[in-house]
Amino acid sequence: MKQAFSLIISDLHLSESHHDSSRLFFRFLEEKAYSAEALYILGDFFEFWIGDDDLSPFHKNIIEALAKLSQSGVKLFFMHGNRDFLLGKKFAKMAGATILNDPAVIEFYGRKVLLTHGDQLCTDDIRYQKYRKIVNRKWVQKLFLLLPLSRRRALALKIHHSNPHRKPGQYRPEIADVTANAVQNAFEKHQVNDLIHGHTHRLAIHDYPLNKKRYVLGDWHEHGSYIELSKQAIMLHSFS
Ligand SMILES: [Mn+2]
Repeated sequence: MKQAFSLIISDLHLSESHHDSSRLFFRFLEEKAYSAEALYILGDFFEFWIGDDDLSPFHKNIIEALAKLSQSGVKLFFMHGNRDFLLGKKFAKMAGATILNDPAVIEFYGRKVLLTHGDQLCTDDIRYQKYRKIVNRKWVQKLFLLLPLSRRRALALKIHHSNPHRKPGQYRPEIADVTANAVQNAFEKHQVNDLIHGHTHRLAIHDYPLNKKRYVLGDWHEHGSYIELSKQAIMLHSFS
């Protein structure tokens, strides 16, 4: 039975080569998600996504699990991360999900909350922000998607393997943290007291003046984390 709460997860980095996180995710669906009103996935759900036509048995399995969840009446929302920004309309349709812009202000039980993947808040990482600007150009994405699947896979693996801290569940020092300035700007621009993001994997709740809070989700490997929002509270939990 659906209860009056919503769930938020991020940075599962699901990949065929690391089954821990997908096993944990399937269990999370059964034990938690089916009783929620809505599930929000704030990006980097997949370790990488090279196009909605990449339908391996592994991907199909995950899409089917999401479709089953959404068909049961749980509203499903996706935000892009820096690893799965190519998740498209076809994926959304198959999974029964709605793709959200990043950032998005969502009202949960009378409380306005700012959701973002989090990479846009890491404004000190100039090199990454430059890369982000290029890969987010629609024409760059269109060109990439025109390549045959095998070429896309080879390119993605090349980028993937050039990253020395690529294993899920590891602290990733190469991911810069958010800057105080970017966080302050986000609170002011969107007029919210609560900000929820992933990306940095630095699981924590940070307090700011005027009762503002920033909730950071962790990545998934042997353990995961999730946020449960209800009328009463925003709670950050671990899942294992
Ligand atoms: Mn990320």
